[in-house]
Amino acid sequence: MKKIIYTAISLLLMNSMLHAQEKYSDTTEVVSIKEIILIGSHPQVHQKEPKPLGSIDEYLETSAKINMIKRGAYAWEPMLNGMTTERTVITIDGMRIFGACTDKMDPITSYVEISNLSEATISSGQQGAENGATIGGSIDLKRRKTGFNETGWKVGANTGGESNGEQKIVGAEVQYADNSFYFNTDFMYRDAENYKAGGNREVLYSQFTKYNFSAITGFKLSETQSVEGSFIYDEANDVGYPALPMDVSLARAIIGSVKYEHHQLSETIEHWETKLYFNTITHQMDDSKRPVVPIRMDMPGWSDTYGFYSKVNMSLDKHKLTANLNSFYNKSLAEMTMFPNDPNENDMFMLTWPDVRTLYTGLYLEDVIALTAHYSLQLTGSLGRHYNKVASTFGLQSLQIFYPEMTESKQRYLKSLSSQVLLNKKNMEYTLGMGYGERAPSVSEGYGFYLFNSFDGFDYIGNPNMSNEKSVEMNASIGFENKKWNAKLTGSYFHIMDYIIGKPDFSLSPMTIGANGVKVYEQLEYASLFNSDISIGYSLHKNWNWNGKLVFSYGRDNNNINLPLVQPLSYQTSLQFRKALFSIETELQGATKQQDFSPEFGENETAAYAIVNLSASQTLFLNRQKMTVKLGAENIFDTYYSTFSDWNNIPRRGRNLFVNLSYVIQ
Ligand SMILES: [Cu+2]
Repeated sequence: MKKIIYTAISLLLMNSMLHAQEKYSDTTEVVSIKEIILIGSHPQVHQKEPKPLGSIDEYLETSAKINMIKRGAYAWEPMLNGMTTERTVITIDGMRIFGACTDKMDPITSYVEISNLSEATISSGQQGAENGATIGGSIDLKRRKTGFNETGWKVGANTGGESNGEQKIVGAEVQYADNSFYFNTDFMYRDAENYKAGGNREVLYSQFTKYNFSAITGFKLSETQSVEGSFIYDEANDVGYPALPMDVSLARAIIGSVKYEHHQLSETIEHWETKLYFNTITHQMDDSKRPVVPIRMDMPGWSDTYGFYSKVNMSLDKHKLTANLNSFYNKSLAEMTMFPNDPNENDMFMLTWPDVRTLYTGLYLEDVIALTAHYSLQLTGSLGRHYNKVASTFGLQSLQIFYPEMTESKQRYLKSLSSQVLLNKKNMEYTLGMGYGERAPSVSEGYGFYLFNSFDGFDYIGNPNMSNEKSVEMNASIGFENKKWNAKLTGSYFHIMDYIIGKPDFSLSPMTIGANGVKVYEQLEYASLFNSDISIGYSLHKNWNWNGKLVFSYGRDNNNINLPLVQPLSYQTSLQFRKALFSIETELQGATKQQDFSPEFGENETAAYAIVNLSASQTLFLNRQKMTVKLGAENIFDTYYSTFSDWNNIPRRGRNLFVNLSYVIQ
């Protein structure tokens, strides 16, 4: 176990079932199949976490359902159930945010820090449809905050260093809380040089620098009403992407929100909250640091989003009801300017995202019914209106070269339905679910204009005429837990109709010099994805714990051809010793050879690998001061390897020694 995963599913489930039996109307917890990963400064993390100051990406990667596509050392792209960010919804406390990079250099997760967050909630498939239309599921990152309690002042500092890549980490936090007011603020800085793959091979252009500042404050209006304001400023500079031909000089996000909450409106209405939010993202991508390029390019991008949601939780006899009305308006614009080496030639200018406006409004309904003490049923449904408009006339005219009949706007309706049965008896819990969901094409898929993909070497052109992608899913799980053992087996199957993928069109010529050709987005009749994982934990002794995890995935299209980025059989096992305030842990993780790859996407066979990690920690208390020291070594044997999700097979980090220090005074 590299990081602590709360496989909360069984615990949460049992807990809420117990609650349900005891005092059903008092509990606000909703029974659901969600996985929760504790992050960063969560009080339980520093004790157990092998690398508390690891990036948010490293935390998320510990989930069996998440893989990270790596284009460098920074801003990995999360894949959920084997699906990339077009097919999933990633939110921060329910807020929709969209990256501003046409090359996916800036997933939402790159604009937050572990100091901002307390946990990530991972919902698979249609279980994750609350915050927007999805196929693969959702990841909601929860902001860290003290809440209303009498903890008073607390000041903390974090610092860390890593030998490989010379990463330096400095962070600080100040918080105050009483019964009617709280205020949390934190700052984090990371700076890293190029890292080295196994065998001391330097990976050029893998450096980065990141600053993050956040503040969150809340005050009570009355015993049952409160207001909260939240703000995040994140800036990364000089970020290298060794797997891509371009780097980033600036990636900046400003994220703000105001929330109003009302508890216990009546006997049945337990909670109502409404949030207004905005965020603005600036992305400056260029190749000025690369010594040899066929043509100089500058590709900035911008994404602004304004949105709100209003959510109510009700309890009525055996029903726990949730309704969420949410809406966002996004503006995505990206440009490309090419500067020919010959000064007599004109610069070439294109809109790669032609100022696409998206307005989405959706209503989500959920009912959790406690049928008996052991059985419960969850039903969800949602309906959304999705509207796209190309606001730039120049951008529209450019796309009309390929689609002469294309109009500036398009409207579609997105529907979702799901049901899940949960059975909980003695030490066992079972779930069985089905779902149907739809999604709209992303901005790149619908309106992208000559977006170069360095993996397959094709320029991609969007297709505004595509219909909704639709998915029918089935999922099941069996869990077992007693004093010594816990085990869980989960599986999910997605049958995705009108599956969106780029296919070569050899009648078109590429814009990028040296490209293999042009691909245009189109829709396959269907594609199938299957994911399963098994995890086992065993307490050998009161101080010793063993964990193991095995993940298997499968993905094929309607002609039985491999889909890209499908994980080979992967495993992870760890042994942990903990006594009082000391802990030590060793971990083995690896994967078998990736045989089922997609040559059409530029993939080749990825070799099997295995790496070993080791970490130890000690916590010290002195009056009101607490200090945790964590030392560790990752990839101890300095193995040279890359995984199925490393873009263009860029190698991962070789041996890395790290130290993490955290100090808190309260
Ligand atoms: Cu970019």
